Amino acid sequence: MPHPALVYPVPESSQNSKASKFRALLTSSELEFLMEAHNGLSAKIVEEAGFKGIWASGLSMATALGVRDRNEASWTQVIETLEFMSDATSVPIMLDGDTGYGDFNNFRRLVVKLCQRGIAAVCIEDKVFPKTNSLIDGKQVLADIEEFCGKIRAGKDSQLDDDFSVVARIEALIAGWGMDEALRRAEAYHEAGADAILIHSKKPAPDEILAFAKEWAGRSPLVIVPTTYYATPTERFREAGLSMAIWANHNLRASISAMREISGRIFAKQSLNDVEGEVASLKEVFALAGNSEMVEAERRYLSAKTVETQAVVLAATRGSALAELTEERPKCMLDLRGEPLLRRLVRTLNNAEVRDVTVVCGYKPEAVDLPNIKKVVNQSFETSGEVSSLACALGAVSGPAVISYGDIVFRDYVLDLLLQSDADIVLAVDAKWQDHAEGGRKHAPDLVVCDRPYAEDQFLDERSVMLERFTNDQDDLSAHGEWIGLARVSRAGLEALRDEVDVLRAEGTLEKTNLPDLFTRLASKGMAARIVYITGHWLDINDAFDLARARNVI
Ligand code: SPV
Ligand code: MG
Repeated sequence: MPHPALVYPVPESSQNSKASKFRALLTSSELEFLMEAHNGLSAKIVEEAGFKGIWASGLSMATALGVRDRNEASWTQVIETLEFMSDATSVPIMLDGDTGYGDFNNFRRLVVKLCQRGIAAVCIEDKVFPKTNSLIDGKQVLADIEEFCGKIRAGKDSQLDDDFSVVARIEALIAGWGMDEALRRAEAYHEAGADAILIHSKKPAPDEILAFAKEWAGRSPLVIVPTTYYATPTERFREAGLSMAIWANHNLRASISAMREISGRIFAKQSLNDVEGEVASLKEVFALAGNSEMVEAERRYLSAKTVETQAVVLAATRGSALAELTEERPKCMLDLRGEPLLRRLVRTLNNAEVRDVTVVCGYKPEAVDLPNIKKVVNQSFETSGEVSSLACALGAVSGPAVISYGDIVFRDYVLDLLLQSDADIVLAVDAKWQDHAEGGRKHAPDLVVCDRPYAEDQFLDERSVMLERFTNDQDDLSAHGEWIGLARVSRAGLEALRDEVDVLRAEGTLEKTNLPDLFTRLASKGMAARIVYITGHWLDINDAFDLARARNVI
C-alpha cells in the first residue's frame, strides 16, 4: 500500500486492487456508502473519516473549479483532478462520468484513461452531451436507449482491468418519463453489460426509488443518490436491498458554508484573532499533506550534508547587567573588536554553510541591522523565556537547524562537531567549565548531568554520551559540564521540539520555560540529546567583565 503522501503513480498491482475493492463493495450483501470528494484534500478527508469508497462528483468538481456542472470543465481537466484524488488515497473512487463526454468512442477512451490512473469505476448517465445537473430546474434530454447501450458495451470492451465497473445511471424519473421507461432502460443497460444500475430521483420522498427497487428485484446491484430525499431513514434503503448510497455533494457544501463564514468574519474584523482557534491548525494542514513522510524520506534518501542546515539565534534580551552599554542596543549587538557579537556569530554559521539564519529579537529590534538574516520579534521578551523566543522562530525553520544563544563566541570547530553528528538533538558541553569560570563561579551556568563523564581519550570511544538532565545547582557534584548555548537538531529533533512547545503552550507554561527545561523534558520522554564534549574554546557575555575578557582574547 503506498503511503497516502506519495504523489507518484501507484504500482499497477495496487491500482487493480482499488477496482476489486470497489467491486466487492458493489456486490456485497450490505448497504455500502460512497462519500463525495472533489480534489485531493477532500478525498483524503473522506478516507480519514472511514469511508470505503469515494464519489468523484461532477457537480462538486465543477463547482470547486468555479464552473457549472454542464461539461464546462473538459474531461482531461476532470482526469487531472481525479489523478490527485487517487494518488492521495487508497480507497476506490467512482467517477461521475456524466454522459461519457461524447459518443461511445469518447467513452471508451475515458475508460482506458481511468484504468491507467487507478480509478475503480465510472458512472454514466443516459442524457445527451453537454448534460446539465439533474437537480437543477429545466428540461432534461434523454439519450437514445440503443445508443447508450452501445456506449456501455464500448466501455466494458475497453477496460484494462477485469474488475473495473461501469455503472449505468437512469435519468428517466428525473426527466419525467415514468417508472416503465426507467425499468425498460434498466433492463437494456443490464443486458448491455452494466455492472450496476443507478436510479436517480429528485423527489423529496423515496417512494419512486423504493418502488423501482421492488420491481428491479435485485437483478443487479442498485445504487441511489438520496440528495433530495435526505430525510429518509437509512434503514429503509437497507430493507429495500439497495447496494450503495452516495452522499453526493456534502463536502463541497460544507466547505462553502465554512469558507463563507470565515472570509466574511475576517473581512469585517480586518483581523485573524477571532478565527484562529476555529480553523484547522497549520499542524493539521501539514499532517494532511503528509509532511511527516517527507521527514522520514529525507532522512532515508538524503545525506545529512545535502539538506541545508538552518539556524535560530536567540537574541531577544537586553543584557541589563551591561547597564548603559546596552541602552541603545541589545547585548548581541555589542561591539567586539570592531564588529557586533552577532555578526561574528552569523559569520561562524555562514562559514559552516549555515546560511539561513533567523534571529529572534526582543529589546530594540531595529538595532539588529545586519544583512542576510531573517528577523522575528518576541514581543513579550521581557516577561518570557528562551522557549517563547524559540517558538517565535519555529515557523521559519523546518530543520535540520542550529539553535544558538545570541551572546556566545566559540571556535568554528565546535559548530563542525555538532554538524557532523547524526543525532536528532546534540548539545555542545564544556567538560572543563570550572577551569574557565572566574574563581570557579559563573553567572548561572546551564549545567548538565550526562550518562558518562568526559574522558581525555573520548575520541577513541565510539559510544555516545547522552544527556540525563540539566541542573541549576552549581554545587551539584553530579554535573558533568556546562552547555555552551549551542545545539543542533535534525528534522525529527525539531519536530520533537515543536511538539513539546505545543504541550507547554497548552499547559500554560511556555513563557517561563527555558531551553534546559525543554531538553530535560524531552530526555524524560525518551528523546535524550547527545552530548559532544569540548574543553573550553568558547565564552559567553553576561556582564562587563565577560565583555572585557572577550575583547582581550579575540
Ligand atoms: C453529482 O454529484 O454530480 C451528481 C449527482 O451527478 S446529482 O447532482 O444529483 O446529479
Ligand atoms: Mg453529476
